Amino acid sequence: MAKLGGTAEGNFRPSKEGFFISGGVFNLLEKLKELEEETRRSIKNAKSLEDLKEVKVRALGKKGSLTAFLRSLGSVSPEERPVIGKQANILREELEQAFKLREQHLRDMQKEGQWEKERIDVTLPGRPVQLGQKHPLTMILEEIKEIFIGLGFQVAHGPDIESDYYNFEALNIPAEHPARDMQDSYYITEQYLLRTHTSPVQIRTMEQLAPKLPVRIIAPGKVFRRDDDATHSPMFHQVEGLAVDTDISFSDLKGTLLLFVREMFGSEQKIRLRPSFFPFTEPSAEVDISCIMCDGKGCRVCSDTGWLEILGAGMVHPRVLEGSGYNPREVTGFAFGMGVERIAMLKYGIGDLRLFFSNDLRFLKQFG
Ligand code: 2NM
Repeated sequence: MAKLGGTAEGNFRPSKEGFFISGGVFNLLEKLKELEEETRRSIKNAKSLEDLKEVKVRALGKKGSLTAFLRSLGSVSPEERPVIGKQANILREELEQAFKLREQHLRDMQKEGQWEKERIDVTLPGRPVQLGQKHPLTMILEEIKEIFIGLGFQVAHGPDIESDYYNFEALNIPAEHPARDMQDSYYITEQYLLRTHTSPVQIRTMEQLAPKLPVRIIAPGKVFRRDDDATHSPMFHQVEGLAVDTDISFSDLKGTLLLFVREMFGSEQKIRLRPSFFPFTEPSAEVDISCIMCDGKGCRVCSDTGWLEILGAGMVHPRVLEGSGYNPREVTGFAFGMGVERIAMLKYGIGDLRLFFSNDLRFLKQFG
């Protein structure tokens, strides 16, 4: 049987003359078979969804080869037309199915390729994580807290913004006292300021607890003063302590502080109390420790005195007790206050307190 040669599409492209001037049914079925084989081959060879779409348009599209074939049936004899037409329509459905299958296959492949591309090699070594560490001030503060918790103190907190009543008045610091000076403090309004010490926390705690006894608290936290040099920062940290009971004595204070100093700086430490003045304690004392650099022999750090000042302390002033709800004829109390930065500077031998707040990792990493 003679073949028309050329591609399937070529063969069935409609022309004025028509496809099938001669040949009859057998020839037409032959052409259909060729068209099928050619299309199936192209479907199989399509390597992408885009390729496949092109093949589909070429076969089943408006100007596609099978569409053209069906159209050309108009010029086929009425006896032959239903036979060929039926075969052509069956082929159309079969090809559509074949396209669908290939399309699904290509989609699956595409997905698989994507998975391959996105594959994670779980055996690769991880990137090293930069481990952080506690800030030296945090470490010192935690040490201080642990020591006093071990002595039966509880940790109390209060607001950074205080009223002048809690920051000054309740602490027996009268209106004209130099500590109230606008130049020394950060006022927010006439009445409110950033607390200059954590003593207001002690007052608030006593107010809440009174007349219950005993009171044994420490108050750690930020405090604010208008000061800025190598040993003073406008914000620094304090820990203040307070013990109130029916028979608290000055020797309780001294024993407590000696114990603290020995846990903090070493069991051989000595302390020395010098008379001093605070409006909220009477009597008051400055507390020194034997110089941790020279062991009390005298050096540059202790200005050849053999002693380093580390805290202030005293017996709570009767007016402070009374104002906070305790009867000063029935109870007594001791209180003390220390700067966390100062303790850290002494313990670690740091000359400039601003290092604590500069976020310089070269400095901070030394405490890891
Ligand atoms: C210090 C020194 C001496 C102190 C007093 C009080 C309170 F609230 F009970 F009166 N709290 N802290 C105190 C006493 C603080 O710091 C250098």
